[in-house]
Amino acid sequence: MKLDGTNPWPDDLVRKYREAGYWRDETLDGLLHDWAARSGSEIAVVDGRPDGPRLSYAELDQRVDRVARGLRALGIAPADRVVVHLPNTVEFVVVFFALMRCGAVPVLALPAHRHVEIEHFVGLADAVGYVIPERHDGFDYRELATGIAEGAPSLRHVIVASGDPGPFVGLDDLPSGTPEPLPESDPAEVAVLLISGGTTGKPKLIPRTHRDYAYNARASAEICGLTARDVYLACLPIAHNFPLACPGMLGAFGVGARVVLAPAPSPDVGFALVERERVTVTALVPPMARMWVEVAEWDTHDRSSLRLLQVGGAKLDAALARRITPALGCGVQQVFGMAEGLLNYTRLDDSSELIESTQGRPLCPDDEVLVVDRSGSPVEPGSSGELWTRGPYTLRGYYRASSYNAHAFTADGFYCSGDLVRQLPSGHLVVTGRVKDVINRGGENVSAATLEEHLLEHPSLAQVAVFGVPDEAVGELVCAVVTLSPEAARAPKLREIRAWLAGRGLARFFNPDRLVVRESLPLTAVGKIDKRQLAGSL
Ligand code: OOB
Repeated sequence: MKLDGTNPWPDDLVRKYREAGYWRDETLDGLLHDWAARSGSEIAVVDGRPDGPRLSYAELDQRVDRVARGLRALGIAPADRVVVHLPNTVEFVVVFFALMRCGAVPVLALPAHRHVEIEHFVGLADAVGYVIPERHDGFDYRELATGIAEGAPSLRHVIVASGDPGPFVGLDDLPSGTPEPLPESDPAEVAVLLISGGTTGKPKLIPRTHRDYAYNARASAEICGLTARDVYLACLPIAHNFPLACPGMLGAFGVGARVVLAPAPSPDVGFALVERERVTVTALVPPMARMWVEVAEWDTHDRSSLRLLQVGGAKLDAALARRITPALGCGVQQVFGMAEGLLNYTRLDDSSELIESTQGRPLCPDDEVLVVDRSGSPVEPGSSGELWTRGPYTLRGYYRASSYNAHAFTADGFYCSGDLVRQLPSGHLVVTGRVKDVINRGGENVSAATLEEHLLEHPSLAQVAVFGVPDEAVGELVCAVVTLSPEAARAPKLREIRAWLAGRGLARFFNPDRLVVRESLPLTAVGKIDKRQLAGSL
């Protein structure tokens, strides 16, 4: 059953990716059957809530089957879209695979999303179902669902996966399923719709096919050296690509490893689970990595099992990167990825110089990467430009977005990422900013990322966000919002910062016009610094 509004790869590339062995005839829910046959009695997933369940591969597979039959009996049909809005709990894992097993397509919302985002996803996808917990983190999702259901004509089912279903249907109360066989999915079909992390406009939906996403997870697991002895801790919201498939949950399942789902992203919850479950690998965004490093200085949990911390989602500054191994006693891997596809990893055996100062190199030998100037011509090797990419796990178009796709992709199918990078001779990429993250101050172009990088070297500053604020005289003013490092005796003054920047030889037009000191910076649904919200709050 083909999903409308998606863009397939052209035939020559389909042939190429199949022949190279990246794409196999596999579906994600079919793989779960294989994993259960291989590691049936091994623990697949541990729900990190107090007294949370632990399911073996066989138990997970059986539960997925039962729920898939129930969903089918409820009327969920192949190619139906269902918005899944669940935190890091076993119910997420069960619902994710069960929807695929009845041919439906999960749309993976993040727990922090609220009415505006969910309404947008349900409307854009014409979702027939919406799956929620009763409550999480003090928030009542049934209330949200009531509001969503009122304004969404396509929505037929609200399913409450955990807790009291109230007026809706509970996951355990689905009609008993029919014994008839469940539909078989096609490996080339869309398995899941991911949410774009883009910072401009409304989030878009990213179609990921069974075979491209299976490759994404398998190849990532290989790069990280994952084996059945590993224990992967999902601290980031599991609906996000990073902990889901880079290598995350799917990569861990693929090698028979164990997945532990952290109920909250904080270091105290994380460290307690590392000790209890003997966690070996986890993934964080930089603001969380900073907290883990700081808390590790006095925390007494046994973290000796941890061998690798992946950090990605936003630029990890080199100074913080250098603190990770001494503080946490594990290796570091930088990951520059996007839900759209392309993943870059530093390799486990890269030099510490590359690991600390680059965002990694592409996962696949057939990831095509171009670094281009504004006219779309390749820049001189080593210069900064926009990253364009194409490959066996990078989308060819956003879901139902034909007019947007017309400028987000080139005629020959490269995705124009909007990220600015430079590429080293080794192939490693250094992220230098975002195309749109350039402040126009009276005709001078100020790169927010460049100024942020300098400011982060200031001993009194811990976190920095630079952006433009509208100004009648010069168009945009350069505004820096900062938090102070624990060592800072007092907040630096704007003129001191300016003098310090001048001392580093930075051009005068980089001088911030405003300096705002905050206790903390607002974060996006996945935990990155949210500049848009910051700019709106000034
Ligand atoms: C990950 O995915 P998204 O879709 O939430 O965000 C993608 C965007 C990238 O286009 C880039 O602008 C930024 O986030 N980004 C980074 C970065 N990793 C992502 N910017 C600088 N340095 C990095 N290391 O964020 C994501 C998906 C899979 C794995 C890891 C992260």
